[in-house]
Amino acid sequence: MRAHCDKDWPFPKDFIIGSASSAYQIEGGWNTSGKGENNWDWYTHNKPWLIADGSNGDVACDSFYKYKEDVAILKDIGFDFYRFSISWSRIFPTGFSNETSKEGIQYYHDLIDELRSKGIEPFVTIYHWDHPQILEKMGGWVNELMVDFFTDFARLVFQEFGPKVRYFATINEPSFFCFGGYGGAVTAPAWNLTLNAEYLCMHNALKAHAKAYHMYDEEFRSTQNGKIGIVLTCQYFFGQDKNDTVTPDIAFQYDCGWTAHPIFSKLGDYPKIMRKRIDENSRIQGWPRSRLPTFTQKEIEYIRGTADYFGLNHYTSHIAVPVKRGTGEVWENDRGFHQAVDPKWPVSAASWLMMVPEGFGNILRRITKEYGNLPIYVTENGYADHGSLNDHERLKYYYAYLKEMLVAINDGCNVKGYTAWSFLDDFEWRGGYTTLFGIVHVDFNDPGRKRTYKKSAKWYKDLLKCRKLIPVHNYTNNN
Ligand code: GBH
Repeated sequence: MRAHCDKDWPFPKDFIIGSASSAYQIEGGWNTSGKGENNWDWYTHNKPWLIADGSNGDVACDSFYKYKEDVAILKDIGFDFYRFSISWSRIFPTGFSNETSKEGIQYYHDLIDELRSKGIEPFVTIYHWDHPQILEKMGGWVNELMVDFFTDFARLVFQEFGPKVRYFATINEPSFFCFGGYGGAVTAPAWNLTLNAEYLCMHNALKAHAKAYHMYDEEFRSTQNGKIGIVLTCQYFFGQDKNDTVTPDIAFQYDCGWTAHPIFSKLGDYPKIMRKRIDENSRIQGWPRSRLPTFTQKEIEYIRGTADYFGLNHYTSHIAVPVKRGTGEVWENDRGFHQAVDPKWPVSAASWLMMVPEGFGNILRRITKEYGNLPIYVTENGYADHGSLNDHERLKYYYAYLKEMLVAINDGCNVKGYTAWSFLDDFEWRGGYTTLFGIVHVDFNDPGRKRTYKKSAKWYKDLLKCRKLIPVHNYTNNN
């Protein structure tokens, strides 16, 4: 089959394209080579009913043992970089920095060396949701000491791997694990302390991020010369009524601004609308102080500007519907809106993920308008199905989303790189192995975890040769 590169849709010069994974989702080897127990080991082993198929990441894709094969596939497809994360408890088995695992550290050296020997740039996420279980027992991200624990971990990562790594991300999507794990119960640790714990979690995650950034800046940047940022998840919100720009705006601030405003805005600190509504709700509910914690002016300055780029995970869009309230009543869920969907949007195998390509262009333009021209790296984007090799829907999604991104770049958005999530079918958190994002299929019934290219992997291989979009119809026939 010959590739039909679309000359109208080239990627910019120097634009980099990669694929991604995270440690707990692919590595397996959960109790080998000195690795300690982490929050996800504990959660899946003790609360399997919270995972769609009762499964876990004990073996997952077995990438702890099969990393060479993984890198060979990445190379064959032709990706410029590979985004992966470091398992904290593989490095600090007891949870603390006074004991390190040589074997754990060696694994990441081997992976990074293998990537570099094949000309693939490592893009390292320091923390993608798995931390030593002992730290969780001590309160996890609600404990302010997590800021120091995380900094200790980040320091080791910079010391060991920094000389070989040009791209670092500190934390993956704090808004999701804070909101869904501490405030809610859709991800570990499922505390469900809604409208309290998520705000405390984010407060600490922002401080931890900033501290790691400053440490890199002061101690490592001059010799290592990398870029360091953070990865946020931002949806796009449409108004229910075309003339309603206010509600989508508020939704943007809660969803994206909660993390982004303190780091990327000119003034720093939480978005004004959050401050106002949560303060007001707290007052009406009789709290002695706001449930949204306050940064000192010094902390605001310390956190503001702590990123060399904006790492964006974007999958889907929603409609923001305002919820009315009477005088003296609280804003519903502090937010005062709820999320709806347009029934015309195709839904993926993951019920939260609808195919809404125009939302991708819109969020890129929105982020640019709000936070200026800092480089944006799209650190995740992708589609879920049930694992078919003929992944037509995924191909349609990638084509349409990438086209919207190229339009946004033409509109002046400073997007420098794009990452397809995910490289392999993997352990999809609470979805277990029921919803799959891979461009490469993994046979989870095979002890050898055989990897097979899906149509989308073949498409990416051709696309990376052309450096242009390729219409997908040739790939969606049954050949
Ligand atoms: C990414 O988050 C993660 O970084 C990645 O590890 C994961 O594999 C990928 O998503 C695909 O899921 O549980 O119904 O409440 C993307 C943002 C936000 C998507 C929360 C899932 C949860 C919906 N995520 N959302 S639900």
